[in-house]
Amino acid sequence: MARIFLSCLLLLLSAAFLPAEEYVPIYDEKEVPEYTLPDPLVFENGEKVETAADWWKRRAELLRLFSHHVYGKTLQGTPEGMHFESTKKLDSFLGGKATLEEIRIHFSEGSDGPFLDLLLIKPKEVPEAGVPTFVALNFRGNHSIHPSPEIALNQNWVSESSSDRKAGVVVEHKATEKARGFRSSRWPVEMIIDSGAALATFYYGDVDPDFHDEFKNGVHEPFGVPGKGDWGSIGAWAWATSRVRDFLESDEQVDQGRVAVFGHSRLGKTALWAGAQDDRFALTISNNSGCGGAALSRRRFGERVSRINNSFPHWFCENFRQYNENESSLPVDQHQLIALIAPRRVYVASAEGDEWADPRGEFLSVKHASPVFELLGKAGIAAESLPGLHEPVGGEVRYHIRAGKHDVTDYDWEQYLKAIHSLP
Ligand code: GTR
Repeated sequence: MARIFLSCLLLLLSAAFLPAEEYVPIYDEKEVPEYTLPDPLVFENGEKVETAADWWKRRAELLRLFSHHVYGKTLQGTPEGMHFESTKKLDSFLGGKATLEEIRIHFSEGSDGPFLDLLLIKPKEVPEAGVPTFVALNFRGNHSIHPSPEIALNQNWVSESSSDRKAGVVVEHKATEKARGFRSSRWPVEMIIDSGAALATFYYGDVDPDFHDEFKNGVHEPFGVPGKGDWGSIGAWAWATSRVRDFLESDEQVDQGRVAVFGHSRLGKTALWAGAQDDRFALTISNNSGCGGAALSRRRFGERVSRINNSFPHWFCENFRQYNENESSLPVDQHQLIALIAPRRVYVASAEGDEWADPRGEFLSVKHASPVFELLGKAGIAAESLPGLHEPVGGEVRYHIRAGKHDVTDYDWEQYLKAIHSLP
């Protein structure tokens, strides 16, 4: 009797401590549900897009749909009073082959409002046309991309570690000297400079710290706390890349026709949304962006809409939550986000060991975006199935899958450098 009582008690206790709903990802192609993708070349009212002129109308419709259902409405344009403060200028960096500048972009008048700190590293030798430039969001502060003591330590909150982030713990942490160059493996600065390109990078947490606080910090409060259909954090981070683009417009050393936006993972989602909205980006690069980025939501492979909304309630707009375990009702899917960038160049990269981000779903997205590129006279993806490792495919919309895990590697950057340097 006592034994039965004890086992009942244990059962009850274990049930009490089990997470309410355990998330079970799909990692088997056989479990991927049948789905029909919304056609980028068919209007909501069923009419077909036949010409490039029709496409621009359809594009406006899709942009509205993504704003309303996925990322939220973005604050439009350059805010009043935005100004740039140069905080450092070095004529010689990387042994004399580069220059370094630090610029504080104040989003409003005065210096008490929100700002981001931009780190701009350019080759010393600049041709008349200027240099192609990557606008790149970083995860850990500008000081984390290279060990140089010349780079200012970020003074904003930096999350302690990814395990803290997973556990949802917010750690007040000021960057220390130890953090210099901590992420340099993902940032081959010399390789970028040696190729003749420039890097303009900023810490995404300057714009909106990456935790859910009902939008009390970052740019949301001063520019309007989100209501149901308004921008979440991805919307804010993407908006900030456009403010960096504003700054670059005044830099004569930048080749204005060859500016890219780059991001990895959640910042890859951000780069895609930025590239879709701002046509001053001639190239958009999504590195391992997965769910809510390049991967098709309807495949439900790896991370799904419900999981991302539950883990990161601040990333998307509130409307997106309606599609938790209900992806087939979404009026859009992510191939249409890529199509929004056409005819400008897009590069989507996956990693074999990054199943959570659904490499096949990322490939299918670029594949199904291709008809839009083709309508606009650009080459899409001809390959019918996922290419082999390290075999980039495509024309104006490109894709590769490499060996290894969720990360940014030199192999990835080699492809991005080819993509930026071959821009017309
Ligand atoms: C994961 C998240 C992914 C991806 C990644 C990252 O926890 O589930 O969607 O964005 O974080 O940004 O590193």
